[in-house]
Parts: sequence; C-alpha cells; structure tokens
Amino acid sequence: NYYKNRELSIVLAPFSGGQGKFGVEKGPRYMLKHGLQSSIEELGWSTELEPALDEAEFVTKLKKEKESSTGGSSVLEGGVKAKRADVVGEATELVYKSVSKVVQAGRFPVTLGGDHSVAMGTVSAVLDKFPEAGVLWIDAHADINTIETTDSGNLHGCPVSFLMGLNKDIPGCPESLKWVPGNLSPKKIAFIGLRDIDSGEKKILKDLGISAFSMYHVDKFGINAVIEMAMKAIHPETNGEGPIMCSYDVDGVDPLYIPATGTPVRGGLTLREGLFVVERLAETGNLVALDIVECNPDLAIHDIHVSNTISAGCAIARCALGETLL
Ligand code: EXY
Ligand code: MN
Ligand code: MN
Ligand code: MN
Repeated sequence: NYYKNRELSIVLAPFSGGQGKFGVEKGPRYMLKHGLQSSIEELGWSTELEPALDEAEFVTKLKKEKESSTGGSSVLEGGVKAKRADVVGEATELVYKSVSKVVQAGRFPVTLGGDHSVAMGTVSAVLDKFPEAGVLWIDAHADINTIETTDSGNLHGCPVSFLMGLNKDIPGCPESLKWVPGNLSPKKIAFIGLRDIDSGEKKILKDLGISAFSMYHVDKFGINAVIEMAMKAIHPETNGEGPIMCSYDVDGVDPLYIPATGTPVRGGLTLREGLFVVERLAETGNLVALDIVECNPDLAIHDIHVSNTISAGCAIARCALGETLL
C-alpha cells in the first residue's frame, strides 16, 4: 500500500478544450455536489480539494477562441492537426502542477475531468513520483492518435501519444504541449474496454506492441482475467505487482449506464464490469492515482441520464478507494 496515511486530494480539472463540446467542464462540480468528498471521507480518507484550474476562466478562453477568426483552427504548420493546442497546453500543464504537488506530498490524487486531455498532466505527474508505475487506461477509445493520424484534431483523442513522446519529432508540434515529458513506455500501459479505434491508432498499437484488451477480450476471457492480464502486462517482472495508475474514461462503460458523455459507443462494459475493474485495483493495494473523465451533464436528454452518469462516476471513485471490499 502506497498511501498508509490515507490522505487524498480531489484534483479538480474542469476543462473541455480537448474536444468540441462544452459541459464536460461541469463534471467536477456535479460530482462534488453528489457528495463525493464526504463519501470518500467515510471510507477513512482525509481529503482536500485541489483546484487545478478555474472553470469559468477556461470557458471564457475557449468561447473567445471559438468566436475568433481561426475558430480554434486545427491545421497547423506541416499539415498536422491539433485543435485549441494553446489552451490545452496551458490547462494540462496546470493539471500537471496540481497533481505533482499532491503526489509529492504523499497524497493520493483523484483527478476529476474534464475531458481526457487532462491525463497528459496527471500521468506525467504520477510518473515523476512513481517512475515504475504502469497505467491502466479504461476507455472505448485508445486516445493514441498523433497530430498526424488524428482526423478530428481533438486532443482528447491524443493524450497517450503525447505521454509517449510520439509527437516530439513531428514538424509543427505545438510549443504549448512541449512541456509534456513524454516518457511513458509503451510497455507500461494497458487498455481495457476498447471498441472504437481509428486505423492510424491500430497501427500504432501494433507497431509499438501495446497491450490492448478490447470488448472482444472482455467477452472471451471475462473481466477478471482481462484485469489480471493487463496488470501482468504492465508489471511483467513481478507478476503484476507494482504501482498502478488508472485513467478512467467513463465512456468505457456502456452508454446504457453512463449516457452523458461526449463520444458514447455502444457495446461497452456493464456497470458491474466497470466497477469491478476498480474494485480489483483497490484489492491489490497497488493503485497510486485515479482519473475520472468525460462526464458531460449537458449531453443528457433526461434528468435521469445526469444522475445515472454522475452517480456512476462517483461509484468508480468509491470502489477504487475500497468501498466494496470487506
Ligand atoms: N478517435 C477519435 C478521435 O481521435 O477524434 C475519438 C476520440 C474520442 C476520445 C475520447 C476521450 O476518449
Ligand atoms: Mn473515450
Ligand atoms: Mn472513431
Ligand atoms: Mn478517453
């Protein structure tokens, strides 16, 4: 167990610039309103809030960018694409600084997004503190497009390529994102829940030999076996033991259960499978950091979709922190 003192910080990362839909910046506020902090305290953690960036300030910045002549233009020098790269660079670096402060103080960071671009900050900060950490990326998507392979130009589809330093040598790589150390080894990440991967991403996953468990593997082997395989993949020398960070995109879970998210894909994890992943991680005692991203209350068509999404997001955090262990 890496946090014997059971001290934890909820890092607030209310940022939406990694994709085009406003509302995802409201995730942290809604999850706190749902009582997340007190429910974590009830599990025996002392908690603090760590606001990484100001929600309103970044909404204003992004709205200005939308109205500007470039409209958050995506095509950069060399023909590469990266929408709103300046704002994404600024926000993710702020997240990096907040999570760094938290982990260096020996506190467990639970980061609430925001879109998944914020993981450029969280994972980088966690790797500074735990260089041997492996990352479990729970997602319908692989988020590993480079600024060359991305069709959309949305940077929430690219954080893993930045974490691995895959954009560094591409001409036109935005200055604003050069702060990302890019030292995540392809051997130190495993994906679970994939079902919407672009062809360029597939090639990167293959070429770099990255462990990726799609919904096919979940159906074939069952979620428990998939988690075991994923943990062994990121910690091969120690039979799966070692620090683990979980970056949890709620769209990994089927939209039946978590509908209010920006890029829903049907055929995902059941709510139980999605919670089991983090319950199992809690049981190992090896979890060192957690992100919960891509809850967008504005995309719900019914109030029940908001509460389903937010309560599931909060349940992911509680289960990861041991709520359901006896
Ligand atoms: N692969 C698509 C893209 O790059 O635009 C979709 C990415 C969605 C990413 C969401 C956060 O997981
Ligand atoms: Mn996703
Ligand atoms: Mn796609
Ligand atoms: Mn994602």
